[in-house]
Amino acid sequence: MKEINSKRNICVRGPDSFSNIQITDPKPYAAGKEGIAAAMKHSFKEMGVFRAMSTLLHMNQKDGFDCPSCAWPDPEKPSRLGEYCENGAKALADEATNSTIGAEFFARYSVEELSLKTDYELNSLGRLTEPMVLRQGRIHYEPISWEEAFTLIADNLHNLESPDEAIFYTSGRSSNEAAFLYGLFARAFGTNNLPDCSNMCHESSGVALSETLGIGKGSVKLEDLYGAEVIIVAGQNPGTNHPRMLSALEKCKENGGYIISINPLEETGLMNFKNPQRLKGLLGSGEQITDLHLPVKINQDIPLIKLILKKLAALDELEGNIFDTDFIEEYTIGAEALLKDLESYSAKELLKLCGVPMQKVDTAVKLLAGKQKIIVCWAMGLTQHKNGVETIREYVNLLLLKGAIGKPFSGTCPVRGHSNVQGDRSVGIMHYVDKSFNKRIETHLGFTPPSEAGLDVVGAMQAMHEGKGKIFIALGGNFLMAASDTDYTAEALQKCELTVQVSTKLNRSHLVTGKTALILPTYGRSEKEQGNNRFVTVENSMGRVRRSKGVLKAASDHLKSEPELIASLADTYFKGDHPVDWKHLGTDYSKIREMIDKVAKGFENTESRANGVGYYLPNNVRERDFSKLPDGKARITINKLPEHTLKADEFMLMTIRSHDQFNTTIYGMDDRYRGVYNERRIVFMNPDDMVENGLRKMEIVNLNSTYDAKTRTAYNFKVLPYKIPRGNLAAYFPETNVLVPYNHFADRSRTPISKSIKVRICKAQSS
Ligand SMILES: Nc1nc2c(c(=O)[nH]1)N[C@H]1C(S)=C(S)[C@@H](COP(=O)(O)OP(=O)(O)OC[C@H]3O[C@@H](n4cnc5c(=O)[nH]c(N)nc54)[C@H](O)[C@@H]3O)O[C@H]1N2
Ligand SMILES: Nc1nc2c(c(=O)[nH]1)N[C@H]1C(S)=C(S)[C@@H](COP(=O)(O)OP(=O)(O)OC[C@H]3O[C@@H](n4cnc5c(=O)[nH]c(N)nc54)[C@H](O)[C@@H]3O)O[C@H]1N2
Ligand code: SF4
Ligand SMILES: [Mo]
Repeated sequence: MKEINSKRNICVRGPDSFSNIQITDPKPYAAGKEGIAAAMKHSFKEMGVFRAMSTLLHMNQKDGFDCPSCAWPDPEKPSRLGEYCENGAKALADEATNSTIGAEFFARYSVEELSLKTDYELNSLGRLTEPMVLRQGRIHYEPISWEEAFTLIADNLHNLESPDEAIFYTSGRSSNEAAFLYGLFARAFGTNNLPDCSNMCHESSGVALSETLGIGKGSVKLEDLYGAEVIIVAGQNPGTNHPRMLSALEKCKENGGYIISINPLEETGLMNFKNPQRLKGLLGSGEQITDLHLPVKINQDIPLIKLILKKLAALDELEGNIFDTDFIEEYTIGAEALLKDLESYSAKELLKLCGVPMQKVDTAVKLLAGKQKIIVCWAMGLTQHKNGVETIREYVNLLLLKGAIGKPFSGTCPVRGHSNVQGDRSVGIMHYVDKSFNKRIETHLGFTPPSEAGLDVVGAMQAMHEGKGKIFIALGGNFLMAASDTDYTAEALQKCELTVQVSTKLNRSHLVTGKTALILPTYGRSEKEQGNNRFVTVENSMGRVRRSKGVLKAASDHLKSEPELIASLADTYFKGDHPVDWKHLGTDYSKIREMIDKVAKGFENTESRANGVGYYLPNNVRERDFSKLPDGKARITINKLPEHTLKADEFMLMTIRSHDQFNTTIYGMDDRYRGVYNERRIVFMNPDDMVENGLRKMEIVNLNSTYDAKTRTAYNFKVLPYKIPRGNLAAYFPETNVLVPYNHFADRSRTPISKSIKVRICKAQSS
């Protein structure tokens, strides 16, 4: 174990010892009976059989609650027999666990002792049940009343020299109502310091799509996937991270569509799917999902797409009708310049860079040439690179040249992560300034929000590290473990005067804290709140807003809902001296929805329209309306090739999710689809690279990244031979976040480069 922090003797990184690893071949199919068994195992263990089964039937149903896990949309007619997947069930079990921790627990264990536990162990302790405070110089959290907690925060906020010394972080599980109030409070307090998890997630998508198509969201609806002729799934592992997307891909195939996967790994969920909602899936051989897998090297999507475009352009020249010239003419600018630019690249060079066999590229070109209804789906494999924005723009080029935008069964599909991360942004969780949003606050709510841009995640880390950020408040999430450069982020948080976590479960951000720290426990999505209009609304990955109402009894009588506690904090801070009537907002959420309708773009009559299947927010791309863009046209762009200049002994590492985690929450120690059991400290490596580097299977290594004078090291990983392109490595996040330098991030979106980290491997002394 390394790097014990001196201030409170906190072990920042947690233990790096090994468990009893077991390895099998990767699973040939996703879901099936094993998926059901795994879901039930987790649910029954945490919640008990009856409670689990009855609650699951309310998940993703019209009168029930939205799955707290990913942002994949629900079908318009959810099956009454159950509309959830294995990982949705795990998320519910994790939230609705019967285990709880309160004052007695924290009296027994100091934060120093707790920091010696793994993230898996911390999460499994159970739900937080009452507000707790870690006072300056102490090592035990103690109970604190809600009133005292709000006063403590309000006093600290009043004592700041400038409102910009406070940082208001949001994770994407908050409801629209909570997120709107939180953003409103930050602005009323006087800052736009509203970093959020999307800064580390789909920010590159937002930037790329806004620049090219005029809206930072995707354009497809769920039903579009069913009728697409080709769906490209790039840089995404839906079998684990958006499991019900596999049903949509299955439907597309049944309707005659083709699936192309572009990924360094042959992810199981993309290969074969046994749909547990169908007899065929339970008893038969399942559905082969991917028709064509392109094993691109890490961060070499641009050369691959350029090569495909180059070949399509040549065909278009020869045969015509490959590109949609009418669409290009009427709706886009930049096509000519792009086609000219493509001529400057050698096909041979592009092929070498992307690492995909020529014959596979040709098959892709053949498939795409005759098709017009094309969808590109993507997630973190495209966004978390230095050139994340450019990479996404290159895929958009393909769609625009094919005219596959703004018509049925076609378009962009950035698959969002957290269940309401898209809604949070729509209602105002953003560090930048949207002038029209601010104007509407001024008109309808009677105060003027600050006009200077605030801090994003990277900016917040730096500000705290430099002593300029003094109060850190988090509406959910686990900033320490989610952000890059764990040791740096820990130092940053520890320099704060006060850190506040609004949370459901214990995580490392409760242990690596400012001088004073607060835990404010809150409701989970599945829990029922008492009172009028106490339901919330959320927006899924495809822009549909619907209501969500919990059904379970809350984990404790001492919880406050997120809207309630934000309203109380604001009321304590302003003491009634503010145009917004904060006091009553936390009791009746319909009042918050009225405000959202007035201030956030596209929201209208949410109170009634969010019922049932809900309603879609406006989306200009669906209307082929590019009038807000310069020249009133969609932009076809020229994007450079990535530059990595790897040294002979350097590898490119991507940090990925296992099947048993939700971001920094570790549900279990297995990664069933990749055949890894009971261990997370492993590095996936090409067998030929292992031979060349004299490494044996299960040999213990350290990973070093050297971007600047400092060498960052992730200790103790076991090497696992795996089907991954040469020169590439994969390992799990968050254990590898220590390797990502805080000051290396995507151009323009500033998303940390978590999927392309240059590392060296060295044998650990103990091996
Ligand atoms: N069960 C579960 N569900 C989740 C989450 C979770 O942790 N657990 N997290 C949620 C969140 S917040 C998010 S953002 C999403 C994340 O969903 P994903 O983006 O699917 O998650 P990752 O594990 O980061 O997987 C990235 C995929 O991209 C591939 N990849 C990496 N680099 C490249 C590249 O350069 N090019 C290409 N083409 N592919 C590449 C990897 O091999 C991997 O398959 O999932 C959400 N859903
Ligand atoms: N190296 C590397 N780093 C990454 C990534 C990567 O792929 N590689 N992915 C990035 C991505 S895509 C994301 S989105 C971020 C995630 O960053 P975060 O959103 O900050 O992290 P999570 O792990 O999702 O947060 C989990 C915690 O949220 C709290 N929580 C859960 N449910 C609720 C709720 O209903 N209300 C409240 N108030 N709290 C709740 C619990 O206390 C839990 O411990 O991580 C990023 N970091
Ligand atoms: S696909 Fe995502 S939202 Fe749907 S049930 Fe599974 S985890 Fe929940
Ligand atoms: Mo995410």
